[in-house]
Amino acid sequence: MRRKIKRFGAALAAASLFSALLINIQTGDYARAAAAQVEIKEASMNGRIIAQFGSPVIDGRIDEVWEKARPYQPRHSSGNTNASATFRALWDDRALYILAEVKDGQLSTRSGTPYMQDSLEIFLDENNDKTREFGADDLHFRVNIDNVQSVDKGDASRFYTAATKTDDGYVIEARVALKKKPANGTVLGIELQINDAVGEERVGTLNLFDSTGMAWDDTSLFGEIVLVGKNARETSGLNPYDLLNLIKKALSIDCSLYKNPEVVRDAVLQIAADSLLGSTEVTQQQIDEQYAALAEAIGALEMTEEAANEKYFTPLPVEYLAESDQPGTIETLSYETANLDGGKDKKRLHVYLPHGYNASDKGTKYNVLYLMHGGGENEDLLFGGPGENRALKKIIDNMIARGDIEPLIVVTPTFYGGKNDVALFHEELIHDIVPLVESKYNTYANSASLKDLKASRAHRAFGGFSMGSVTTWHLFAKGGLDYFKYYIPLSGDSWALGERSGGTRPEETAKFLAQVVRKSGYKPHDFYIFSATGTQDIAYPNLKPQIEAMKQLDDVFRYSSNLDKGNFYFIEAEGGSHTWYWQNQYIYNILPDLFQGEA
Ligand code: FER
Repeated sequence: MRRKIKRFGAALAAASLFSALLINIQTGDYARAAAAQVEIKEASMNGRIIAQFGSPVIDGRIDEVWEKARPYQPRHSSGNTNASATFRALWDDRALYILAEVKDGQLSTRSGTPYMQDSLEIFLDENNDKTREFGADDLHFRVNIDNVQSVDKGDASRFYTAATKTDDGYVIEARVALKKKPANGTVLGIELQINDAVGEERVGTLNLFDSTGMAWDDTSLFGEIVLVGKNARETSGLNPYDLLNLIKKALSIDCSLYKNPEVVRDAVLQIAADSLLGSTEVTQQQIDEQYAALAEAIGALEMTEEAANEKYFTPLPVEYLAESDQPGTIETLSYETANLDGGKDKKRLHVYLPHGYNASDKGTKYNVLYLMHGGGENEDLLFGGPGENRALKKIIDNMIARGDIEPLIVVTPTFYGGKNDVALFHEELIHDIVPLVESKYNTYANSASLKDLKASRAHRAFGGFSMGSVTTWHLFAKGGLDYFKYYIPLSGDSWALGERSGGTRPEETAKFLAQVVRKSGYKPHDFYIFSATGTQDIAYPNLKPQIEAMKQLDDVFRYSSNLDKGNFYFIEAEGGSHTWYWQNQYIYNILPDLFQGEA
C-alpha cells in the first residue's frame, strides 16, 4: 500500500516566498551594456545564432535586457501548425538564457506525453563536439505553457523556467546553467523547438535549425550559438536559481520516507526567516551559503526501514559517459542457428570484454550478462562493433574502472533471424549462444555441456529492453532458471499468457510465473529479478500491474532492494521514457546488484 505523501509545501506557504524573492534581483545598466555590444556580420551566421551578454530575471516577464538580443525565427516547420515563434538568447558567466515568444491561437497540455503539449524544447551540446549520441555535456530539456518541465537528457537542477500566457500565445523564459564558464567567442551546439499541440495531439513543430525531427537522438543535427558582447566592466546578475531549484526539491521530498524530515523542514524555514532573497542587499555569497546549508540538511536525511526496502532510481552521473582511460574491447562472433524452415541462419552477436581481459589467463573467470535490444533494433545497437565506443560501453568501462562492479563480459545478441520469435529465443540462447560464448571466453562454465552450464548458472544474467524484456520473461518461464540466476526485464511486461498479458492479466501472469518457480524447485534465494521502467514509459502501464501482482505472491517473489532479504525489486524512474537513454541508467543502477554473494 502506498502511503499518503506528505510534503512540506502546505506548511510553508512556499508561493509567497517564491514571488518575493525574484522582485529585486536585477542586473546593472542595460543601456551601457547594449551600447557595447559586438556587431556580428550577418553573412557569417549561416547555421548560427548569437547570444549577447546579459542576465535577465527569469520570471515570465520580458525585461529590458532582452532588447539587446537579436530575434530569430525558426527555419523549419513540420506538420500542420499555424503557430509562429521568435527566439532570443542571452548569456552570462554561469548560464545561457532563452526567450521564446510564441503566437499560437490554441493552447493545450491535454496529452499525457510531454512533447505533445504546447511547449519549448532546448537541446544543448555544450562542448559542441556534435556526437551522435548524447554525452556528458549534452542536454535536452522541455517546458510547457504551464511551466511544467520535463527532462529528456541532462541534470534537471540546471534548468530554471517561467511561462506566461498572452492574448495570442505564450512566453517562456528559460535558464540553462552551463558547466564550463563561457567567454566571448564561445560556441555551443544548440537546437530550439516549439511543439504545437491541439487537443491531445501534437500537430506540428517549429525548429530553429533541424529539419529532420531527430535532434532528440543526434546532437550533430543541432546548429550553433556564438556568445558575444561581454566587455570588461560587465558582470553577471545574481544567481538565485540554483537555490530556488533546491528549495523546490526540498518541498517535494516525501517526508514519510525519512526518520528525520524535520532537518530539511527547519533548513527551509530558516531560509524563509532570513528572507534574504527578497532583499535588495542580498549577495551571491549569502545565497550560496543558504544553498550549502539546505544541501547539507538534505544529505542528512535518514530513511525509515520500510522506505529503505524500496529500490530508488539514481540518475547516471554524467562522468560515466566520458571516455574511460581503461576501455574494454568489442568483438563480433558469427554462428549458425536453426530457423523454422528446417534450415540454418547465419547470425552475429557482439561481446564486450573488460579492460585487462587476457585470453591466456584461464584462471581469471568472468561473469556474463546477456543483453537484448528492443523491437526494430538489432545486435549492433548497443555496442556497434569493434572499435566503437557507445554510451553503454563507456558506462560499463567507467563502472569497472571505479570499482563499482567487478569486470564482466557483456553479450548483445538479437532475437531476429533464426526462429525469429521472442518466445523461442531461449532455445537459441541456451543451445547455441551460451555454449559459443562461454567456451570461447574465460567464464565460470567449465565446458559448453548443459551440465556445466547449469553448474555455472550463478554467474550468468539475462536482461533486455521492451521486446528484449518480453524475451527475458519468456526465458524465465521456459527453463531459463536452470541456466540463469539473474533477470533484468526493462520496460516490458511478460507475454507468457499472450501479447501484453502482464498488463492486461497481471494476476494470472504473476501466478503463472510463480508456478513456474514452484515447479522448478528453485527457492527464493536461488534467483533474482531486477526490473525497471519509467513513469513516462509506454510500457509502464503493462509492467507496473504485473510487478504489483508478483509482490502479492511473496512465497516466491520477495520484494526488497536488500538482496539478503529479497529476490526482486522494481525501479520506477520519475519521467523515464521508452528509450535507451533511460534503460542505460537502469542498467547503471542494477549492475552493482548482479552476481552478489558468489565467491
Ligand atoms: C511492453 C512490452 C513490449 C510494451 C511494448 C513492448 C507498450 C514492445 C513493443 C514493440 O516493440 O513493438 O509492455 O508496452
